[in-house]
Amino acid sequence: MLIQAITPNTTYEFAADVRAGLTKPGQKELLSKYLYDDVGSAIFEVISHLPEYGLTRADERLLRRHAHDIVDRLATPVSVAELGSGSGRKTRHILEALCRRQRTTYYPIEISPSALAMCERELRDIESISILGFEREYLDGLLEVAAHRSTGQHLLVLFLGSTIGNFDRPAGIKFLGEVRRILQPGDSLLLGTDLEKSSVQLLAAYDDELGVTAAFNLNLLARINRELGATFDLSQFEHVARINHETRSVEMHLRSMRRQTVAIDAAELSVEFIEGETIWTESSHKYSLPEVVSLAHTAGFRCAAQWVDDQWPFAENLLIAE
Ligand code: AVJ
Repeated sequence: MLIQAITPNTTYEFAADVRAGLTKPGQKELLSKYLYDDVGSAIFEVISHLPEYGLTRADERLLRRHAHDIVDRLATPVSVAELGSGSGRKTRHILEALCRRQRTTYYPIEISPSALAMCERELRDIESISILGFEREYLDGLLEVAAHRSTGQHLLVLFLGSTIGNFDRPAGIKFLGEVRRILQPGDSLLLGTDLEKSSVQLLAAYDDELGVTAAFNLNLLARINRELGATFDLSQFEHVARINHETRSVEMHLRSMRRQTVAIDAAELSVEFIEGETIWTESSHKYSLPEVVSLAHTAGFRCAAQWVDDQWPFAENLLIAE
């Protein structure tokens, strides 16, 4: 695979974001995108196999079962761009269905070079495929893909795994609107959304028995220690998952188990924590089917079809740019 690389996330940017998040008055926070370094991505891969966390398996099941139906609804010829390629495992179903009909170019867009490499290893054996990876932030990468397209060539954008859930609702709509502006009428967006479910099920999914999600969350502090020379003592923070009923999301936090001070060398920062204070690290918003239809509409898409898994409430939504 060809990879077009720039270095999108310098240590400097990471340090600036950490500084901004940990000096916020009130709730301290860290951006969830930083959970996914090589270690974090590997831990997330384990999460996706946990019995309590059905999201990724539901996503893959839907794509496997409905790939032909999905592909049948697309305007062709079509190229495929994926925002956050992950391992590429679930994308295979869509690409195989498409490649049976036409030669297909697949553009994974991903800030993690190791995830890009993994996805190309996973998918390069598909017949009639060309893979061109972009090591970029989502919208930057999509802009470049759109610039590469030839006239008459449509685009299918994949935004799977309910990554959209990491945005709050207004930011999610704004993001979809930005994707829409890069697309042309008739292009499509396949959007995976986790659906609302019971608090019991959600808390189990985000605070599993084995402690894998706790490790995933705590790795963010370990990463700040590694990359920014900080002094977080991981044994003095604990993983917390909470339901926010108002925003219909699950939040992950890291709670300081005592009063403590942490130095972060590269951010030229010393941060104080009181006992019980938390750092908010991620939100995972849950949706209803009609809500996705209206959200799509607000962003300039028509929702052409929705497929729902029969084991774990999760939907694949095919949105067509109007
Ligand atoms: C990869 C963003 C979909 O929100 O469920 C899993 C990340 N965090 N367990 C999600 C995650 C904790 C996941 N997404």
